[in-house]
Amino acid sequence: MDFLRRLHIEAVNYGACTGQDWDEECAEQCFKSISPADGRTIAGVRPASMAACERTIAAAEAAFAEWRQRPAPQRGEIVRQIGLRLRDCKQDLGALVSYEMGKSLQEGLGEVQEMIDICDFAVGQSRMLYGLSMHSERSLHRMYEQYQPLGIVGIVTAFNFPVAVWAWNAMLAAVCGDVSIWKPSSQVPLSAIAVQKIIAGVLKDNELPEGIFSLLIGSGATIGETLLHDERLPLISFTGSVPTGRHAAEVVARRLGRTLLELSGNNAIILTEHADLEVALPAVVFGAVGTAGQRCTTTRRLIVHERIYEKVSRALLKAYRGLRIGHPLDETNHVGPLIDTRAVTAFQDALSAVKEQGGHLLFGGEVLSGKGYESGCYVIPALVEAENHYPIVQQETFGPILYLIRYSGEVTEAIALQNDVRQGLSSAIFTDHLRQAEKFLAASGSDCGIANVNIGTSGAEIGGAFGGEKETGGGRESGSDAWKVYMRRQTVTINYGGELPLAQGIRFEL
Ligand code: UN1
Repeated sequence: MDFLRRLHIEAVNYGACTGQDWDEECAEQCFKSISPADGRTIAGVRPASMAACERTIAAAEAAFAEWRQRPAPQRGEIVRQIGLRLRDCKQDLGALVSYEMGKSLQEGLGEVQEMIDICDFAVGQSRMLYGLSMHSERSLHRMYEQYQPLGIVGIVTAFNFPVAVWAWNAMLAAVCGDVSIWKPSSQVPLSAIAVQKIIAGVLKDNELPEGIFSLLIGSGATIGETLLHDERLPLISFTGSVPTGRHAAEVVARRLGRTLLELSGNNAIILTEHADLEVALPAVVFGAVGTAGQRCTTTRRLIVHERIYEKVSRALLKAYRGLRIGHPLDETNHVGPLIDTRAVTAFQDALSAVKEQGGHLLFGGEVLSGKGYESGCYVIPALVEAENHYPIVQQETFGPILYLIRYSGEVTEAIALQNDVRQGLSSAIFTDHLRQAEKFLAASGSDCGIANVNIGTSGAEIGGAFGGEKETGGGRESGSDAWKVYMRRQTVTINYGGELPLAQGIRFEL
């Protein structure tokens, strides 16, 4: 694999890195990065020891003292250079993400593009860390607010987006004057190591201190737990499952730290009787089978008006029959593998459960074997007729299962079904009927963080704030004013007169 060589990925790497230097005193025990594409071990990775973890946090703290003093647009300049370096490495890094995680090459490249886009966004943001100015109620007083750097941001990311979600957080945090410590998923450590190596060059060229961007790799929960408990980290940005996110929120809240949570989705597309199916069907199929159904924004439920239900299910069957499943680096394939065989078991278990609960499997669900499928991680995406209230439909199963749900009345009935789950990340409606679209977007409409009209649930642009409500955790990352969570807000009042008038007109005379 040429891209591994070009990214300087060796057989064994070290689990901790502050800035440029790899810590060689990491724990001896190696764990493996295994590609679900072919089942091959790509490299062994040593998890960071507790001592390495402590050194990393201390180095980050030292780096913060310096980095926060640098003017924000100059911090933006470093992020600009990172964006340029990522452009040079896009092909190789995209290929590694695809090979290590199993998403298609196009999606691997798309993920690196998402990193580049957020770099550009963050560069602009570095000149726009605006606070408001207010009119004081007291004469000869001035009042305004300013945003100051927060400190060390712990970034815990999931396997499904090995590099992009880190970039959303780290690039904004960097222009805000924060430093970050990244704990990637232990299933995709090499993608993180490659990114760290790319950044190391930029830090070195600019003679910047170690610890502005740090990486800690662990194979169990130890590193993550340490970061959650450590008071030197005022903000933990966590992407992952609801149970782990809930735990992270509890631990950090106990020390009154901040969390930014990006947890499960159970996203639905509504197809009303006025949907343009030419536009809708590719969006449904991409949303359901893209990344083999392992995005937070994957389309898991399709809520279809009964008048078009038969037509839609026939068209979907035809599309699913034509899906090519295979090696993610082969660009003729549509669907790659699941991340590991445990995910395959979860996929099969969900299908057994939905059948038991009254669902009807229309298509797919098999695990593929034989030539090209040696890893045991390839499955045929499933189409299932189901009802929204089935316990399994209420859950997020991280795999390519699309539940087809019928509705018969007004669009409000479809909206009620779509909202009737515990998660609230992404939602979509396909309709050419203005009133239906507006009902979907009204206060009584979709309760999700993302609401799309004539666009599927996945593939959000970085310019908007990304995140969701309810059990999705309420965090917002990436665009809009998501940068504010990485800063501390300070209200400033200045008295430039010679008297001391008190607020609220209170008189106090000595
Ligand atoms: C995720 O699945 O964790 O909207 C993030 C999308 C991507 C990001 C998904 N831009 O599908």
